[in-house]
Amino acid sequence: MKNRLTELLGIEYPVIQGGMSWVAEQNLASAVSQAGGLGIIAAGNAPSEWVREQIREVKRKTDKPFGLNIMLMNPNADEIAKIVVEESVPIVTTGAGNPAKYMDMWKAVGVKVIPVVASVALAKRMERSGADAVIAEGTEAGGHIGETTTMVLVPQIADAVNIPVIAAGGIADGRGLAAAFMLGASGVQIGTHFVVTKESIVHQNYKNAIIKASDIDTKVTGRTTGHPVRCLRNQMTREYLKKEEEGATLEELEYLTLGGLKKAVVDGDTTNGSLMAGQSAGLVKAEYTCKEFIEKIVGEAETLFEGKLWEK
Ligand code: TUI
Repeated sequence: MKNRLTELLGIEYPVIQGGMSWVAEQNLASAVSQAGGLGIIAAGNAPSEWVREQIREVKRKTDKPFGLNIMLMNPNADEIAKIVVEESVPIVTTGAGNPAKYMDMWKAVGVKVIPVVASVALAKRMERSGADAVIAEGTEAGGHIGETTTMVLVPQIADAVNIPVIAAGGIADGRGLAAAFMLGASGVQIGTHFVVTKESIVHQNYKNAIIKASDIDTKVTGRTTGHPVRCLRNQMTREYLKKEEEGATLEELEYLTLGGLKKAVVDGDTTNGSLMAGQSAGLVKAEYTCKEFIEKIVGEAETLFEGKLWEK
């Protein structure tokens, strides 16, 4: 599985953990990196000093490469962008926006920059701005999403750019990993299945809800507000979608999701929380350690590459 992406990042397996707010903290990130993937700390909306501490903790736990995800809608993004340089973070992934304004500052100190994109146009712009790779994230993903499916987005972005492409959205096993390579990707980013790992600090109720979920159990709220977010369906998504249909104001809608991710991750509130998850939740059946999970999917994909068909 060594290729130009593993080479670029200095990792063993081309498996990157998603930068999930509240979920992707130092325990998860260090476990993924230590297992040979790329662990990511998500800055989310957290205070800068928390982010700095998380980076230092990952460095204490592993000497392998790791990354920091910056959610560009975060009002704190400028400050987090500087922490990347101050703390010598080797790799940055970005989401929910265009990181072009930070690119010179990061490239000057050799940070590898990997923006998440949901369109061909942004992928091309990012390559021109100096991105080292892009994550092509399909609408199957959890959280804040674009409109195009992984199946059609990945090959179009692979055709449009010369930097490595990482496929994301809908991938949770070795079939997905193998398929990503077939579509022209050099690796995958996985979120949902990493929520349900032994090292993940997520409340057991949230993990159980993902394990129990079937193929049709995610819903997208906020399509009308311009901020589509995919979550497991629950009372919050039902109320949100009903209010959205009734033409509720942005304030009324935002009230429903206020602190929703913390409710889900920390309190285990599966009724009112925002249980962000991708459509791959239907493929998640059990809790593994990060090492078990990465080795499982890599083994499955290698079996498929040997020309053997998938067997139950
Ligand atoms: O960013 C994500 N997923 C996220 S961010 C997030 S934080 C949140 N917390 C609570 C409520 C709502 C959100 C949860 N999930 N994925 C990466 C991603 N980026 N997906 C889509 C995009 C994207 C969308 C538009 C990237 C760029 C873009 O436009 C940029 C431009 O300027 O053209």
